[in-house]
Amino acid sequence: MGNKTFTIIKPDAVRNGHSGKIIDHIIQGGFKINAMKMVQLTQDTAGGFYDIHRERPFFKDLVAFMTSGPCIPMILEKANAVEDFRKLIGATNPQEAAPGTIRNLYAKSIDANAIHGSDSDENAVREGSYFFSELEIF
Ligand code: IDP
Ligand code: MG
Repeated sequence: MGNKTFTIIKPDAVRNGHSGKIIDHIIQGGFKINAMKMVQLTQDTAGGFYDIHRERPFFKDLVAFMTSGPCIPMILEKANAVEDFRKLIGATNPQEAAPGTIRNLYAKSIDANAIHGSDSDENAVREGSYFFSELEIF
């Protein structure tokens, strides 16, 4: 089991003023922030990040949403990071997210669902290095 995961506070949460509360929720959940920045994704960077979903019917909307404003990618550290972070954020559809999870508290819909969390150790590494160089990781 790995001790790193990768997250993005998505544009809806940044726009709605929830990023501070979400960062605090993550820290209170026992995660250490190893890297963080605010970025505006482009069609290419958002499309590349979600390349595995390219053939899905919602891909075009997903890219439009992820480029709709700045977002905050972060690399996080904790024992059992990937699994524990998926628990902290809750189900993809906020209507199904457990009470007290980040998506339950701050997300409105399945597309604008406030936050990303890597689904495997392998993807956590791939996604982290998609956004951060070695010099930006503490
Ligand atoms: P995850 O973010 O919980 O891992 P994925 O299935 O990997 O969920 O989907 C990636 C992102 O694509 C979701 O977080 C959500 O923003 C969007 N998405 C997933 N399924 C749908 C859908 O059915 N309609 C619209 N957007 C979706
Ligand atoms: Mg996913």
